[in-house]
Amino acid sequence: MAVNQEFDFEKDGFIVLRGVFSEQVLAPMRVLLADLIAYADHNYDDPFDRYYLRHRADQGVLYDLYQRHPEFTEMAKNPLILDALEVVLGRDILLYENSLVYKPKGKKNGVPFHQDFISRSDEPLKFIAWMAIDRVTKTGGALKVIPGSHRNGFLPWFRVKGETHHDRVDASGLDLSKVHHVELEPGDVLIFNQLVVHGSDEAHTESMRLVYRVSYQSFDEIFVPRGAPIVVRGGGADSLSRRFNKPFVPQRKSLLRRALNRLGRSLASV
Ligand SMILES: O=C(O)CCC(=O)C(=O)O
Ligand SMILES: [Fe+2]
Repeated sequence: MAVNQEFDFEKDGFIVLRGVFSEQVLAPMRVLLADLIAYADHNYDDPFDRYYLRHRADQGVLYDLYQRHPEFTEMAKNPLILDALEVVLGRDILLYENSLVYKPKGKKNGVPFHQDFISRSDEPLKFIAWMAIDRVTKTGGALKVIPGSHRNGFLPWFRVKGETHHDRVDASGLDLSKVHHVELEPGDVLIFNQLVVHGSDEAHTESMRLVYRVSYQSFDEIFVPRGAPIVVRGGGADSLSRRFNKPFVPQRKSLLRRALNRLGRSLASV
């Protein structure tokens, strides 16, 4: 299936893929997520809290869903998303971090301008896929991005103690007239370079703006913040040899020997 692509990684720092997920995938997802949010709201026991980050229902984030619930693995490995990522990350792709981000009602839920993972700026570049499970509107918590802001690299930033989204960029030098709210239909996917300056306005709509976000990086440095690294594309022997700069000789001889052995056995049995 071909999808419509809008915007440009190089010029804008992000793209939008329209219609990646169908209602067939999204409808059961909404039911599952409503339950997971209700469970997290009650602060019930979490059997994974030794391994993964605790959910933060107060902040509208449920962490590490790929590892906890099988329904998310299919979304994170969607071939249309990975095809788009291959253009910027190459053919070996690692899942770095994943979470549900939503707008809990009645809570302070605006997100100030920032660049993702800015406190780990020495790590390989990451791209974030933002998968809309609900409709995402300008007044309902759309991501507001500054197109082209990735081209300035990491900006000066500061931390606000006691605030939920504490890492912020100094937005004083930014042209805020360029701000674009990325509106999405359910099933659309926004993919952005972590360097794109972005945030979102406070929202208290009926839908809570359910978005599954997955961060990806290349295979160059295998480090993930929690749990174990997850390869979602590539990672074959040829990729390993390229990564470690070691020549790789496929074991053709043994393949031939195995084939001859098999032939010998079948000849012996006639
Ligand atoms: O939840 C939001 O509105 C903002 C989320 C965000 O900054 C992100 O997903 O990188
Ligand atoms: Fe962000």
